[in-house]
Order: sequence, then structure tokens, then C-alpha cells
Amino acid sequence: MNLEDIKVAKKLLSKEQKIVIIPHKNPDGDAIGSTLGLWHYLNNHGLQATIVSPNDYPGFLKWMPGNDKIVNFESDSIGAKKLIEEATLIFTLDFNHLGRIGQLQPLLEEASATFIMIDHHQEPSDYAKIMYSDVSMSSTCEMVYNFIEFLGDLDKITPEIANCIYTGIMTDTGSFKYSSTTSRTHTVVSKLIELGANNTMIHNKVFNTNSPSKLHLLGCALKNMVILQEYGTAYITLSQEELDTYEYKKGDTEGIVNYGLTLEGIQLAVIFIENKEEKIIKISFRSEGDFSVNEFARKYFQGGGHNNAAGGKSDGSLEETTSYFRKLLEQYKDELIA
Ligand SMILES: [Mn+2]
Repeated sequence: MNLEDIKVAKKLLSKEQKIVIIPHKNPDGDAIGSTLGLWHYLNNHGLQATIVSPNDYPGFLKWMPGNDKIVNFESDSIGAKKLIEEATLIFTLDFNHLGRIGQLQPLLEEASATFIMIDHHQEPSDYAKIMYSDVSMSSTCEMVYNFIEFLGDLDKITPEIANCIYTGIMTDTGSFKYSSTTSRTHTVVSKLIELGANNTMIHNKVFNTNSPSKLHLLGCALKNMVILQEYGTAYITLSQEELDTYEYKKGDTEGIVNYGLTLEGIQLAVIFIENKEEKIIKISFRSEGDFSVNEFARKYFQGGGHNNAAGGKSDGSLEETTSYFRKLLEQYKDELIA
């Protein structure tokens, strides 16, 4: 954020505003942590703000303080619509393209509010008056911390805010191990603990709430894993039938894709998940090193994300999608085993 943007943001927040904060569809720890962290900050500041989520999110994120105040568009579309129409200021967090918010897209396109974007994904589109976009950041939560610092308010970070922001940094960095984790990330996290973040509690709430069926689903996924050592690639499939067998709930497949990368010599890990209702195959990509799954997902699977973590989808069947994927790998053989 440059000085001019900080000045404009300060000015906007010094006036009475009707503020709406929006995370992306299928919000993850970073999306919910950053929106709630910012929400607490604005509220404590005496500003009127509401979070509107495009849809529901996993239970392991619902312990965060303020969670019960989040308006879910799917269960209260009339209320959500009114909030967005009447908003004077809209923050969009952890995404940079209005195509990432599902059914909220037309509402935001027509909104008369001023937009502020805080995000760390590539290729931001141009809809915000203030664009705090930085792909070098570990997480949007780290950027919300910076945003509060830019406004000169680090001393206003309460334990609630610290817990929310810590959660998003932790989940987006794979517990501080991805290459996006910098010394600055650790400095921020250290500050957050000083300010009251309870790191042990957060790890327990996020990671130690598995259900037996979720672990059984993980077992099924690992059994299904196909290892293509000659391409440095491992992929997992989960059919709708398998999801149903193990009583799949939102969030149950989160993180499974990463297991492929724990194999020696594997650079690219992918999971293909059938969604009969939406008639798509949802895909997550992870890579180690230089292979850009962002480019790969953008080019072939209607998606994108970061260099080492991206998502996409396919309209074909599970079998069609994996055989298309296997064909594509031939072109990338050299890159993948380099
Ligand atoms: Mn993020």
C-alpha cells in the first residue's frame, strides 16, 4: 500500500460508513480469519460493519469470535442483498476477481460502494479504489495485520483480532512451512502471540476436530492415490459415491491433496473430486519448486491461484478428466522431473 492509499483509507474510515466485508466462495481459514479480524477492528473503531459470505464453510473455522455475526448469502439472501445495496464501503478479502464470489458477483458489480481489496493472489482485476494486492504475502491475514499497522493502530489489536489473524496465517502457510512464509511472517505471528493469540488453542480447534468418517475418507483417498514416479506426480480421485459412503461434509477433503507431496521425488500433487450436484470435477493442485500450478490450472482447468497452490475444475467425468490430465503431463515431463 502506498502512502496515498493509506491516506485515502484513513479518510474513508474516519467517516460514518456502512461497511460490508466479503470473503471468497468456499471460504478457507485465511478468508474467514481475515474478514473476522478486520471486522473486529472496524467494530472496535466504532464503525458499522457486516461480513457477508457467499456460502457456508467448514465447522473447524466456526469457533472464531464473531462467527455467529457472519451473514451467509445462501441462508439469508434477502438480508445479504440489502446490506450490499446499502453499503458505502466494501472490503473484498482473499480474492481479487469478482468471479470468485459465486452468486454475489452481480450484486457487487452493481453496488455503488467504494471498494477496498486486500489480497495476495495473482492477476488482480481492476474494481477497487484501493488495491492492496501483494503476491509475496503469505496470507491475506498477514496483510490485514499490515493494514492495521499502516493505519497506526497496532495497539488496537485485541486477543480476538489476534486469534482470527493468526488462524489465517497458520492455515495459508501450512503451519508456517510453505515458501511464502518469510521472517516477516514469523515477526507478525510473534507479535500476535504477544497481543493475545492463543496458538495452542488455535491449532487444536483447527486440526484436532476430525470425525471418524473424515479420517476414513482420508484413508479412501490415500488408497486411491496414483503415483506416476516418471512424471514426479501423484494424484488422488474421490468419486461422489465414495464421498457419500464416508458422509462427506464441507471441509473434509481439505488438505488431502498435500499428501502426494510427502512422497520422495514428487513435485506435483493433485486431487480430483467429483461433485454430482454441480456436475463438475473440482481440482486442487500443489507443487514443490518451480512448476507453476497457477499457470497450469489457468491454461487447462478454468482456474488459477498461486505458483505452488491452485484450484480448477473440469466439466468432464472423473475418468475423462484424469485421462486428459495424464495426457497433459507428457508435455511437462522435463519440467516435472527437473
Ligand atoms: Mn489466502
